[in-house]
Amino acid sequence: MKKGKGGDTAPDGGRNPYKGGGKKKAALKASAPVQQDDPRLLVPGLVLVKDFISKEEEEQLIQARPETADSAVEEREWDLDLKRKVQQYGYRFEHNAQNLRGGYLGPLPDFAQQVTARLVSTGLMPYEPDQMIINHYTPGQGIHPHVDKTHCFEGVVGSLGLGSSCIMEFKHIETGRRVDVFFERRTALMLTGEARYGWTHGISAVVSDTWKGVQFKRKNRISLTWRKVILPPAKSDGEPRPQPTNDDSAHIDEQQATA
Ligand SMILES: O=C(O)CCC(=O)C(=O)O
Repeated sequence: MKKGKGGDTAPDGGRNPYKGGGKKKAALKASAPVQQDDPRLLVPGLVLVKDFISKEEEEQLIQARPETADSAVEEREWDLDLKRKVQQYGYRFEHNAQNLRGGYLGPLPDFAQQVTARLVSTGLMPYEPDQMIINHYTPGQGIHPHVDKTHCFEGVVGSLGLGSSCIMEFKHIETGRRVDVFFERRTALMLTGEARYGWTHGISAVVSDTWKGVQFKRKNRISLTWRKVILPPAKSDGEPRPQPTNDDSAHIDEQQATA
C-alpha cells in the first residue's frame, strides 16, 4: 500500500483508517507517564471492561478441572521460540517475517469458546475473531511496545489477562506522551480507533508494578489476545491464501518479537 499523507497509513506502513495525527512526528520526548483511573480519557479508543470473566472462569481457562474432560491453556503445547511462551490459534502470525504466511492452524480453541462468544455478543468485538495468541509471562517478562500489525489484523484487538495484573504502557506515536494503564486480571482490554493505531502498547519486563504508590508483585500471567486477520488477496499467479498446516518450524527472532 502506498503511504498516504496526513496520517492515513499506520506506523508500520499498513492501513490506518484512523486519521488523527499531524503530518510530522513531533520531536517531543516522552514525559513522565500519567496514571489515571479512567484511561479512556487519556487514550481515546481504549475500552476496559472490569470483571469480564469470573474468578472461576479464570481458573478454568488456565487449568481444566481434573474431573472434566475439557482442556485449558496449561494443557496445550507452548511454542518456546520467543523469550516468553506462546500459543497460537487460527492463523499463525510469523514473528520473524511479520506476516500471516504461517498458515491456518485450525479454529480457535474450545476452552476459550465461551469467552470468545461473549466478546462478540457484547459488541466489544465487531466481528468473529479468527486469530488468537496466548502469551505466558513469568515475573520479569514483558512485551515490548508495538502496534499490532495493521496489514495483518483488523481494527479491533481484544486482550484478557489471567493470573496477574500488570501495567500496560501506552505511548502516543506522534507526541511521545505516555499513559500507564492498570491492566487488572480478568479485565477485557479492547484497542479500537486511536488506541489501536495511534499509540503503541507494551508491558515492561519487571517483577513488580507500582500503581498509585502501591507496589504489586507480578505473578505468572497469561494473556489471551483475539484478532481478526486481513487475508492477503489471492495472487493472480494462483498462489493460494494461507491454508491449514501444522508446520511449526519457523525460526523466530527474539528481537522481532512484535505482535
Ligand atoms: O499480554 C498482553 O496483555 C498483551 C499482548 C499483546 O499485546 C500482544 O500479544 O500483541
